[in-house]
Amino acid sequence: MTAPHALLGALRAVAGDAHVLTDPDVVAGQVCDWTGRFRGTSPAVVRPATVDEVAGVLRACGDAGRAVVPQGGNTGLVGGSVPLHGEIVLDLRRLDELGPVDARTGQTTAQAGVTIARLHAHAQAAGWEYGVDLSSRDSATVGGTIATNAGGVHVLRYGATRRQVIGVEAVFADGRVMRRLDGLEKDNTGYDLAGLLCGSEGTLAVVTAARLRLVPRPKHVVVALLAFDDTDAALDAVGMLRRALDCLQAVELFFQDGLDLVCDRFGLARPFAARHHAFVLVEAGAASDPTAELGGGIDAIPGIADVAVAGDARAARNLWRYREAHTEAVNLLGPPHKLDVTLPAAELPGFVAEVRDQVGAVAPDAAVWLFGHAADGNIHVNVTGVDPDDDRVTDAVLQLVARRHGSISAEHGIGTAKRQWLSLTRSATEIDAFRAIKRALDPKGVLNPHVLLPAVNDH
Ligand code: 2HG
Ligand code: ZN
Repeated sequence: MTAPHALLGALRAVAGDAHVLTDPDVVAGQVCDWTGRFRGTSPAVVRPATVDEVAGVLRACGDAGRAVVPQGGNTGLVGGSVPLHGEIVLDLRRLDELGPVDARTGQTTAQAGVTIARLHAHAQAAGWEYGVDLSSRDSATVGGTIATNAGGVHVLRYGATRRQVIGVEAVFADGRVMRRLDGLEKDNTGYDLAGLLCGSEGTLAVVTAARLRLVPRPKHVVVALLAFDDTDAALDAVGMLRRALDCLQAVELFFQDGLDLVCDRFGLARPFAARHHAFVLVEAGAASDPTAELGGGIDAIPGIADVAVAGDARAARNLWRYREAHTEAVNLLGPPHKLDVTLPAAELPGFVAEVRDQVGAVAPDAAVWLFGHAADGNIHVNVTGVDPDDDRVTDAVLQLVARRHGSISAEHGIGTAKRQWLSLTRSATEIDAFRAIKRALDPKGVLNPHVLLPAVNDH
């Protein structure tokens, strides 16, 4: 391995002195994650401004035998974008150019460091919309959301990030660049490398830009919050709404304990006078006002205990806050266990009923917070009041998921946090194929070598 000062010199030659940060105080926010659970150290955070500089950084690190952790907004929740093994941090936020929106195709090109909030504003200004939205929109970046195949609140309508990506520009570990930004909707010429990079968690190449598909902007958006006194009634309602309404774009789930936590922590008024068990937040969007259609759909639901419909955009934002503030509110209790799982629809009610007992059996003092994207079968299981590194909690939840034929990551990815459990829902044959792909594209193990794949002795 090259001496660190020689590598720093090489990185400075590539990105410029001002963009190789080594002061621990300056890089403090980039070597740990947002929740405070994952803390690493790094000899340097490098901030290239061009694809050629990204290539130069990867070549220098490869030559020096030093691994790299690519990083965008660092909003990931599974320790996949922090240098837990002393890696160089490759900060991509200076690649922040946005191309024009093509009026004929509704496509645009965004560099990796563009935030999702900026991409939304850009699309909206041209009369379009970007199909992925998530609560970390102000910091999460195009590159990071591609690397993790981020889902968010509109998967029901538009799919996760992979579905929005037409092509990418990316740098392989040896510094070679692949560029497919021409916006060809149809291009059936072999392996879908852009699709492969979606969800690859920075292990196969560094995405530097993407050609993205935009969707027509729904001019009218209506939001309602429905209250239920049991989980089954809430999930039945989700199915009924999906069948009845083609303008549904989000159906989110949370529970009374989470609502109490959010209201108490942020001083919010309770949406309903009485207490209930489960809540379903529904968002409908269409070219003409969908209020009557949504109202008709809601009226047909049996077992609904109460309803609040937002009359304007401000009220809609307030209803969303009850759901979106869960992450922040839970974190105020201390770094949580974050488990992001998906279950087949038939297993979801049983999982919700059982998961607290499973956690309680290994951590009697723990609190379990459940919320998520109901239409996708995606539940976020957050556990507080217990050491976030106590693997028994993670094991109890993920084993339950596996027994119920779910997946141990719905949208956050595997990162470092879940790698030792990957074999619960991926077969040995699949993991061998993953390793073969990794070896072929990154033989020296430069790119995020400690995420996604289980350490060899774990598998
Ligand atoms: C959400 O849906 C995010 O709000 C974060 O995916 C989930 O905090 C979490 O566990
Ligand atoms: Zn989520």
